[in-house]
Amino acid sequence: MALFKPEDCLILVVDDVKLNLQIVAKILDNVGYECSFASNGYQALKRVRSARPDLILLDLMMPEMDGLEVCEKIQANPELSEIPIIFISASQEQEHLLQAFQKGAVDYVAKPFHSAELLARVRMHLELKYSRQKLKNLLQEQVELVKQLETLANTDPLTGVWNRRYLLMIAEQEIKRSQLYNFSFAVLLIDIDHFKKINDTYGHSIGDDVIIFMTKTVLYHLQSTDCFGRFGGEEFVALLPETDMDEAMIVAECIRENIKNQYITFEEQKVSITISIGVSSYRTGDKNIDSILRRADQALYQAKHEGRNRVIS
Ligand code: GH3
Ligand code: MG
Ligand code: MG
Ligand code: MG
Repeated sequence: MALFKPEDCLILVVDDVKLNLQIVAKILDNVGYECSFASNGYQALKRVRSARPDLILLDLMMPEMDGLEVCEKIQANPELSEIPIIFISASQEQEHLLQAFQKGAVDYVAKPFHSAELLARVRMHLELKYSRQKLKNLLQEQVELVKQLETLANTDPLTGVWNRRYLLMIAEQEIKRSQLYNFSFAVLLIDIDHFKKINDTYGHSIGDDVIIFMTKTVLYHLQSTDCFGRFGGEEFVALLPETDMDEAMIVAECIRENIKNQYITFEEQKVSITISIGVSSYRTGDKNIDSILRRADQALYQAKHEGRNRVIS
């Protein structure tokens, strides 16, 4: 399939001699290209900015601002520098040809030229431009896809919060920060009380709704720098960087209280839950997240043992 149709391509022709413009216009028009014209450098720059042509045929020798200067100015603008510029010049000087390429031209056609040669060069550079564009789009799509896959690999499908894999990765990073800079760092291990009963009484689907409601409530109490995710089943973890034990206890208590005071409605019944939270924080000597999580787990176990609906550190 062709990369482009001539009628979709706008070519800007720049020349100070009207007859030259007419000759080139006729050649391009025969093939179906759209054309725009400029008879001096200033006009050319104005057209390039407003019409964003697909390609520019640029006369080298023009009074006031010559083609080389026009080319340089276009190349200096990152939004325009992708537009291919072909010089058309009667100059036989090797120096001019070299300068044209140095300024960023993609090609150089010497006057007088055969129309077939001009068209072949125009076509080739448009094909190159469009294939570059296609490649760029493909790469962009790949980048988007990788981002989506990354998100999928790191999030819990039911709640949209981070999953265990991601939580553990962030936790390890936080530990390293604490070890390096002696920052405080706290962990909340949150578990819904008697959740099995919710499932048994209202069904698994309401159980799912309860889990979603719980995650939303917890997220409401956390800061954007905290990391919250599902550790497994109805057990969740919040990582609180630069937070000490006292601060973490206050956050945990707020969450527990708030969950207790809310409910979701199912068939006109109010379904409410309580949660238990085990809190631990970084201690000098903690080598990795395991020991911190173990202390949070022990605290959670104690909270359950002492009757649930409580925060223990
Ligand atoms: P405890 O207060 O000691 O934590 O009691 P519990 O009933 O909450 O604890 P237990 O670990 O015995 O039960 C957890 C239940 O959570 C069992 C499991 O079926 C349910 N569960 C785990 N994941 C999901 C889920 O994604 N959706 C639903 N609806 N239930 C889940
Ligand atoms: Mg001229
Ligand atoms: Mg539970
Ligand atoms: Mg559990």
